[in-house]
Amino acid sequence: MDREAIIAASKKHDIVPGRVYKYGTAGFRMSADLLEGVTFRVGLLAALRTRKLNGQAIGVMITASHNPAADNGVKIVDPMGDMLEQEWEAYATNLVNAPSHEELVDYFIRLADTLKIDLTSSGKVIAGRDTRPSGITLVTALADSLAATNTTYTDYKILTTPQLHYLTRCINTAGTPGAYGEVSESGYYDKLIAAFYRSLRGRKVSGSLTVDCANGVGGPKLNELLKRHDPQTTGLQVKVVNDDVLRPEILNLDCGADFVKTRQRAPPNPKPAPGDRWCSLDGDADRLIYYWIDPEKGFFMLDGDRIATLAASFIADLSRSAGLNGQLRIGVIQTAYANGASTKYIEQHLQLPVVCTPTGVKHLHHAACSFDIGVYFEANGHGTVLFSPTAVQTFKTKEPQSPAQKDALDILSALADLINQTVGDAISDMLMVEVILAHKAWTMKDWASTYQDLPNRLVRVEVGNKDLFQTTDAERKLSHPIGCQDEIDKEVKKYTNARSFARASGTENACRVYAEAATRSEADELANKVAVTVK
Ligand code: NG1
Ligand code: ZN
Repeated sequence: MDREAIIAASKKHDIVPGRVYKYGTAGFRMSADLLEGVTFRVGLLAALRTRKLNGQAIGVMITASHNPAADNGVKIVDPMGDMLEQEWEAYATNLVNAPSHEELVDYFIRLADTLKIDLTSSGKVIAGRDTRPSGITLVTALADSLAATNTTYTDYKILTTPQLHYLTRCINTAGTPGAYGEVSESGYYDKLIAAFYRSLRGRKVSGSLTVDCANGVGGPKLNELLKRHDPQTTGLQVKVVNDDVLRPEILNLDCGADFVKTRQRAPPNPKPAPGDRWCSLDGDADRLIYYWIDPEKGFFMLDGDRIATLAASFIADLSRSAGLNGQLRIGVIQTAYANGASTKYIEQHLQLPVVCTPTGVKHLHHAACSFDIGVYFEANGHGTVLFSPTAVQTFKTKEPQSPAQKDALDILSALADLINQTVGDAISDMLMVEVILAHKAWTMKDWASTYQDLPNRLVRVEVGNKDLFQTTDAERKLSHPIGCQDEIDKEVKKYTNARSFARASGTENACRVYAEAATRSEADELANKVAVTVK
């Protein structure tokens, strides 16, 4: 590898000095103006990562998801479509913070040496970006970094985040028994639509679904998918709204999954009518939130917890119907932000185990892998269902003892194709929800009445130094500052059915306080009291 070539390329894409950059839960994410040099350097890390993994393709996704339009971000996808291995996050941080071009290359070569990476071997990187215009500059920086390191590079241009994860896995499994799908964007649509038809097994979806696409990449991509879908066959009528990607400034503006979840209301425009079934995607189409306007009670949200409970109950029923009772371990993975009522419903009503992990899907994904079927969702709507190779094999090879067993096995098998196995995928999850509602013949009211959420409040607290807040027990308790947790416990004890915790955000410079209690006013009061404790 040519040291001078890397230095010359790096000079074209310098980082903005005087800042400390950190590879966090969402990779590097910040104002797009600061990201050109960061993206160049992420390219260097991807060049090392692909070579460390014997030339398998590595993905680079450029997106800032639900953040404002002026932001952007860059993150690395590992060969099977999962998030970058944790140990490498620190290498990414070190590379990006190198104080000069020379020190950057020194660190790059030293890292290759330490990790026993042969820099003369070949490497492959693929990239995708959301609809943010700033993505174009960032992709150029990435391309230059891969050219300077002689790394084969394919730019897939505009994609949803889950599509990039899908493509990465497809490339690395092509021609093997675990081949994940055709290596193309249309391969993704074809796989989903075929699996959607198979999952329904002749049942019909009832009523129409309006999809708010946050004016992001999910809009055009969902429209592509729908070109391959016949509403007559499935019964699903989709209305796509907020799919304007020609005005970048309206991305995530008063719409999208994050807006709906955090504001606990429907997008103001267009306005859902009573009885309508709606869902919202976020800016890169990896989060999904459902909602409807109950004609009597108004807006009702079905968030990630509801999607997880719906999926877990359906899949557990199917496994029983398939005669797989006790053969496959099914579990649900949540974070501390999951509503306590959902956890209780899963453990007591569905009789399934629940695992709580720290925030960030990489933790949930990892925990889900220890089950044969692992359902994981963050309350904000990011999640998926993972099927182990054993589970998939069982669906395919088990001899059905009755037509009902065959039906259940075929549906399970189809679901394993429908549900994105690499990462949470709003479009795939949406089709899954539609399949389940069709099979259960459930309306939104039926789904909404499975359990009653505990009133809850999430507060953002500006603190001097968020790093002082350290947690244990999957972020449910503060270990530092000393004494802080005792104060929180004291407050919680004063309320019925209450729970509260505080933690430093991994994506923002602030602490978050979550509280839930038996009534709205108690939840609000508790959240405010804990916020004062933390401040
Ligand atoms: P932080 O900022 O660490 O709370 C937020 C979300 C996470 C996750 C990440 C990555 C909440 C409370 N937190 O993390 O669930 O989605 O962003 O995007 O929603
Ligand atoms: Zn997202």
